[in-house]
Amino acid sequence: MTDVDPVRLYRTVRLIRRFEERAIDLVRAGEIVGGIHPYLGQEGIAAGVCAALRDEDLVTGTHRGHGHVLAKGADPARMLAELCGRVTGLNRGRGGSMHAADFGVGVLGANAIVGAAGAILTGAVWARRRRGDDVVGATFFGDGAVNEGMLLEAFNLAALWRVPVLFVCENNGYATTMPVAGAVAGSIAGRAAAFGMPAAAVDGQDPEAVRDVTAAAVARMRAGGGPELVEAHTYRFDAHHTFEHQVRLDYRPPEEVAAGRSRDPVDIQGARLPAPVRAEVDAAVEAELAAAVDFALAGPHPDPASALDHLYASGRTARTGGG
Ligand SMILES: Cc1ncc(C[n+]2csc(CCOP(=O)(O)OP(=O)(O)O)c2C)c(N)n1
Repeated sequence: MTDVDPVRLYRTVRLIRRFEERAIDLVRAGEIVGGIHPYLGQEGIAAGVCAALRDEDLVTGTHRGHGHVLAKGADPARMLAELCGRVTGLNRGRGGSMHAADFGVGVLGANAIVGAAGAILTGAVWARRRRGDDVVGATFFGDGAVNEGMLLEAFNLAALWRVPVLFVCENNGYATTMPVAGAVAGSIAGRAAAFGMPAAAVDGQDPEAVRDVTAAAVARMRAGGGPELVEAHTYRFDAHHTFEHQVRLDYRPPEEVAAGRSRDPVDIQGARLPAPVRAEVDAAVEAELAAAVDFALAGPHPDPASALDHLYASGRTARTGGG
């Protein structure tokens, strides 16, 4: 692709990386209750996919979803406030890490239920297309989701009704501690073939490669093609969940972790920039995140008396996060 903006892609992967590192600090400080699933190492996928989408396009994400929300354009300060459970958060502090959403930038939500986000996105894109809106969608899921009935049902309906959804599998080799080979019969691409969906594999550590494969799929989908699947091969650099920082689980050989970490999407994209440009972006990201942490910690916690507010949908029109 000739229209890849390497600086923009670098900024996004760097922002997600440093956001996650800040979030881990805030877990340790007790400001984020319950911990998080760090997206460290997988940043190139969210950045690359969202770089090929328009503002009005829709995404849904996973329990490891901060990168998806940020890459689509949510405000890092309000996202961090959300993680800290503050009323200034994207969802008034009620969604938290695994349910953050920002409808204003097309993020219909991270999702704690493995395999659910694909069904939600398929329904949402179908509804918007029926209304006449020229939108497409991308939904992220892990290799652990590919045997979930809900996701396979979404494949089926999306293919049957030709809903323009890009199913993005973030194959990091493990579902919690379970290796792919111990859980997945056949292949992930083979599941797409069963529903007549085109499938492509991509190096998830290379943001530009992800962006290119997504842009090609999105162009076909906008031209009337049906859904497609992309299997992005990646590696989770950190814990499945921050609880692992207390309880070390011995499921990944140290050599494998070292090899995985040696292909860092931040460095791969950073190497495409002149050093001074990279340093400038890094400094800007640090300043933005320092302000984001201050904003997050300055926000009040919700009043316990309001615990039952906002439980029911108030209307069908899109709203901005927290609006
Ligand atoms: C339907 C459902 N089953 C089980 C869980 C518990 N769970 C949370 S994360 C996870 C592993 C998911 O692995 P994968 O989809 O590969 O994503 P990754 O964590 O590797 O990003 C499981 C089993 C869940 N949240 N939802």
